[in-house]
Amino acid sequence: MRIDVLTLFPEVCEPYFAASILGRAQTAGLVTIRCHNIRHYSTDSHRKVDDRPFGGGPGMVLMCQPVKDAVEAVEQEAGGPTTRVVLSPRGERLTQSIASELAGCERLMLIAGHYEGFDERIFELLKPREISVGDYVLSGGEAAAMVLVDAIVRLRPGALGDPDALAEESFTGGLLEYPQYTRPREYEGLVVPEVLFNGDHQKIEQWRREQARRITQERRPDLLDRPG
Ligand code: 9D3
Repeated sequence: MRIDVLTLFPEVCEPYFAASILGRAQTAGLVTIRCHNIRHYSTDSHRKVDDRPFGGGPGMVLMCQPVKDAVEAVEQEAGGPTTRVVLSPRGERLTQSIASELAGCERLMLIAGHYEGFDERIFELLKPREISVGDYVLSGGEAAAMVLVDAIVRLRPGALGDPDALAEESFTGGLLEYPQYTRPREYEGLVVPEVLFNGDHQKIEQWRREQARRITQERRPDLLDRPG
C-alpha cells in the first residue's frame, strides 16, 4: 500500500510516520508513506498557496492551482490514480468501518489544509472523499491525517507485531477495554482481582467480557445499541 500526504507542514507529519508501528510497517515494506509540501507546487512567484475569500470574511482559502497540480504530479509519481481524501471538519466522521474500508485501497492520497477552507472547486475537480476526525476544531488537517494513517496502517496484515491483537479486537468488537493489571500484585493497598491468578482461562475470559460490557454500559451505552 502507498499513502501520499499533501500538506503545508510535511516536517510535522514525517517524524510521526517514521516512529513505532508506522515506522516498522514501512521498514517491513508493508506500506510506503510519502509527505509532499503543497507549496512546492505553487506556480506563483511568491509560492503563494492561499488567498482572501471572495465575498469577504475572515481567514484565507487554499487555492485550486497548487492543490490540483500537487495531486496530479503525485499521482504520476505514485504510478496511477489514487483514492483521494480531503481532511475537513465538514467531512463524514471517521469510524473504524471507514478506516477498514480505506485500508483496502492500494493507493491513497490524503490532503490536509491548515486553518482555512479549500476553494470549493477543489472538491468538484478532485471528487475526494471528505473525512473529519470529530466534532472539535483543529488548527489544521495534519493531525487528522496522522490519525487516519495510523488507524488505516495498523489494519494492514502484518503491521501489528502480534497477529492475535487484531483478532482480539474484532472478537471483542465494539466494546471498551476490560481492566488490565501487571506487576506488582499489590500496590499502595490496591490488589489485582483474584480471578486473574486461578489459571482458569475460561473464567478469566468470562470475567473480562463481563467487565468490558459493564464499562461500556456505564460510559458508552450508545456502543451497545449498534453493530460493529
Ligand atoms: C467554519 C469555520 N471553521 C470550520 C469549523 C473553519 C475551519 C477551522 C479549522 C476550517 C478548517 C480548520 C482546520 N481543521 C481541519 O482542517 C480539520 C478538522 C477539524 O478541525 N476537526 C475535525 N476533523 C478535521 S479534519 C481537518
